[in-house]
Amino acid sequence: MVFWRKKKTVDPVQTSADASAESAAPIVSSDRVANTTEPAAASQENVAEPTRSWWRRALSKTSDLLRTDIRDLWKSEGQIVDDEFLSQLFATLVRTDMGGTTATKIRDSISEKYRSRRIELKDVLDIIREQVGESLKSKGAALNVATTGPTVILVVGVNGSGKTTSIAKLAHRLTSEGNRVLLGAGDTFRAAAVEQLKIWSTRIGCEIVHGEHGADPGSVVFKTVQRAVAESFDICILDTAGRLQTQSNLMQQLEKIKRVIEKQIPGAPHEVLLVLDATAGQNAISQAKGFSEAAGCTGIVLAKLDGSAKGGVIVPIAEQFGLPVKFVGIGEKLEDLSVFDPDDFASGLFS
Ligand SMILES: Nc1nc2c(ncn2[C@@H]2O[C@H](COP(=O)(O)OP(=O)(O)OP(=O)(O)O)[C@@H](O)[C@H]2O)c(=O)[nH]1
Ligand SMILES: [Mg+2]
Repeated sequence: MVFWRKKKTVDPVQTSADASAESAAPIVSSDRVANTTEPAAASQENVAEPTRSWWRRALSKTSDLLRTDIRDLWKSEGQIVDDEFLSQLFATLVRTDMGGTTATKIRDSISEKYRSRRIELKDVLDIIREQVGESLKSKGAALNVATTGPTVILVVGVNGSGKTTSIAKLAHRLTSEGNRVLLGAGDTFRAAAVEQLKIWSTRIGCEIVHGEHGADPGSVVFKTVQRAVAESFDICILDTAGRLQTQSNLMQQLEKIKRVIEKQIPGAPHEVLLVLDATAGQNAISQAKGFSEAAGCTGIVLAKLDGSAKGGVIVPIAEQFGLPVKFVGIGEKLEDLSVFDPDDFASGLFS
């Protein structure tokens, strides 16, 4: 089951500090499954545990690019580690969008261990894997949930990043775990947005609140949260219209939406998830900066990893903004979402 992750204690309020822990627990701990007697067995069949090979598949594009580019540095059978090799390796690493800090650490570590000596491709890949794993350590985290009442998750991001699809996948997972999930169609701007979320809700078998096209998103959010409280839903996931981090009026609208939620449930939203398109590369970094500053994001969903050769971008994002990566999306189907696991990610990236 995908939603089981490593942690030490089953604390109903999950925080990023749980990431390094050891035993398995569901992403929303069982004491929060208050309103259902039994998990939906049929849906659970779709929830597969991510394996090392799953991650290898998810990261195959990034990994292929990296391997090919690094292998190209080998001019003859053995490669001596000199200044030229180190600077070419550094440039290759930077091209994966893993960021200068991690690339520098890798280069320095190789220089320290192998300078003026012969090095094999495998040695380089081992050091990269080790260093990326180190950089991402404690950067995964379980979902924050409310101690009492509905957990409210607000989902934000630029146009087309994968917000609505990720919401559907997340709702599917949480429903499969036995939670009662309510969706809120807060994107009242794009013509087909409400219909898109309605179709997903029917497929998942969960409830939805929506307004008319062009309605005030704040009022849809208000009604959704109100219903979540009144009818004791476990989780309420709110969709929003896509916006650029530079559109200050639209970023202010997000603040207003957050205030609407907070007024009804103090301390909510419990999560503001920023959905980033993994193919966006460096642009994802400025999105993470803009959205985390303006909307107070609490975690990242990295969507479209399946189509990206720039999966390394997650390293600088997690490092620079301290935002935990909560989920990754690797396709358009309901089951194509996994909890982020830093170790498996690093192994998949360089295997
Ligand atoms: N391959 C792949 N495609 C995805 C993934 N997530 C979303 N998509 C596709 O990306 C496109 C945009 O997804 P949406 O979920 O509509 O994106 P959005 O952010 O809600 O878009 P707006 O509401 O217009 O801002 C759709 O065609 C999705 O099927 C993913 O993980 N992998
Ligand atoms: Mg959408």
